[in-house]
Amino acid sequence: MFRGVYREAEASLQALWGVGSRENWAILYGLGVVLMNKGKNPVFNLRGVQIYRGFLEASEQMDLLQALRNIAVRAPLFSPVTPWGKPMSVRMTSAGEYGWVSDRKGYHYAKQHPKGGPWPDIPPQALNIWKAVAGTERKPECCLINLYGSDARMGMHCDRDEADFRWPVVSVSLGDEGLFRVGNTVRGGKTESIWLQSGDVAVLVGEARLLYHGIDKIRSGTSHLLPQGGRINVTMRVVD
Ligand code: MD6
Ligand code: FE
Repeated sequence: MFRGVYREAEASLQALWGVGSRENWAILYGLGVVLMNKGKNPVFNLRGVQIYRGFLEASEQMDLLQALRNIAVRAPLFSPVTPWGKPMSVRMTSAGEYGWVSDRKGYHYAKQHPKGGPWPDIPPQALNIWKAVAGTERKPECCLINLYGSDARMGMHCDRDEADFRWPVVSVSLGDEGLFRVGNTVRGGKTESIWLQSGDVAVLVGEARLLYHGIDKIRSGTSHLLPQGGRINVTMRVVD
């Protein structure tokens, strides 16, 4: 019975494509593999940094964006100044117990917005991403939101203001693509880059936790998520 069905399917495939039966079944198998993996995200590994391409689908990106807008209403974006008095090109704000601030005193975590008052809570849309990829029961204590205009960039740096480097830093990209460069545990040396797209999630953990990294440039017009264009990056961390 099955042999008959098999023969018939084989015969009709041969008639359809006029190629040998082995090739036909190989094509069908390949198609099956592609269909089964539909919706699963490829994971890139860039020097140990795990990058989940397209982790958030369009509706989830919009949902997270709305949550971030609500944060910015209560904790307005500000332009940080480096300890050397140079304004940074990104604008930022935070959610969570701690926010990350930079002023003439240096880079540090603070429980208050520069204008005063506590930071809003980290939204569930962000916490769910952390839960899915961080691999720990610990909850993030800081959700830093960086807004890049088309000319903004982020110099090479290493995130080490946190008390314990066993915990990961989880980053989410929204909006226009950003060229993410990853180097080494010390400044300089060879680097590798990848364009982070809207919905991508990157995790710095383990050996990669203290690698230098930065954003070289933004590719304008590569996403329609933000009406004004530009890019948002959200990073979640355990602080102490
Ligand atoms: C950015 N990202 O993507 C800058 N830091 O705009 C970061 O600085 C970063 O992507 C720690 C972990 C992941 C990151
Ligand atoms: Fe960073």
